[in-house]
Amino acid sequence: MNTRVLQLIGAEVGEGASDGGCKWAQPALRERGIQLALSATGRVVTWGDPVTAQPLRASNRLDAIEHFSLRLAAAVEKTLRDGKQPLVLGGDHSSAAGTWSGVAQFLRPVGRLGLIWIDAHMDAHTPQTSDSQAPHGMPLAALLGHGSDGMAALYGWRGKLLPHNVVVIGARSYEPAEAELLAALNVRVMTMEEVLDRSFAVCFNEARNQVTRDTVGWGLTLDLDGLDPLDAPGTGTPVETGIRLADALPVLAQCSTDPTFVAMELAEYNPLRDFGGHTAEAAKQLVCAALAPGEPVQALAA
Ligand SMILES: [Mn+2]
Repeated sequence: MNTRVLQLIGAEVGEGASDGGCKWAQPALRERGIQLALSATGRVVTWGDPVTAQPLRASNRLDAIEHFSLRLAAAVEKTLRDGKQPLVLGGDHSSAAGTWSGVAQFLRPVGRLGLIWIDAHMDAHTPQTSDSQAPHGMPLAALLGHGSDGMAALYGWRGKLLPHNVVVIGARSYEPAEAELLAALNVRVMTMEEVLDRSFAVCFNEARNQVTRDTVGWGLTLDLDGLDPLDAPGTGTPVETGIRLADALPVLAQCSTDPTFVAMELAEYNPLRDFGGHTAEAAKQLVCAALAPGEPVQALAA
């Protein structure tokens, strides 16, 4: 049973995307009771200080994300050093550069980080290949060591993720340069077509086997747009035909009972597009499934 304190860290960033609505995800999820939902699973849940991108202090969008990444990485690393398990609540997905750099830095003295990346996109652009120049399309490339120093070389080293220690699940909207980079690096990408063909459960299990094989800890970064917009319409960049919520929930239950599952990140929730709060409900169910302590809550003796 997982008895670590779960620390929620708001990553208040929308500057990485063209539509900045994801910046307000954390306060919206807070208002919709994400802490209560997680506590009800039996976890002890605390809030860390939110980390907020400060565009007015930056010369451009990438600069803002770089400064933000550094502060988010430090907050995540400190949470781990304090013996707590971080759940980072994005924010657009540019948060991943900071989140997983902090985790990789924490693990570095003992070994490598593994990561499952659920997403409709590949997030594998660099400033050289991106037409939009939106940093939320760059974090996976950055963690693999490709991109600007500020996103890819936090703590002074590149390659927070080795290519064989990461698996992308659910990709269905990407550009040739991203697919070429991941293919050149030999990163395993399970496209949505493969997920539909082989089932999410089979794909996730295979991905988990791969990211735990050569690593000392692993995590999950969950871009809500990896899900089908029927279940999660309120995301930064929805793409049709994704992973169904009902298929994901039972599979994610295997995460937190694994003592090597170090951290989780939820990204791209856009409360401004979440009419009726359906996507917030899906987000709550997903984090509860992945982070529940592993045994039913014991009823208190009268
Ligand atoms: Mn993404």
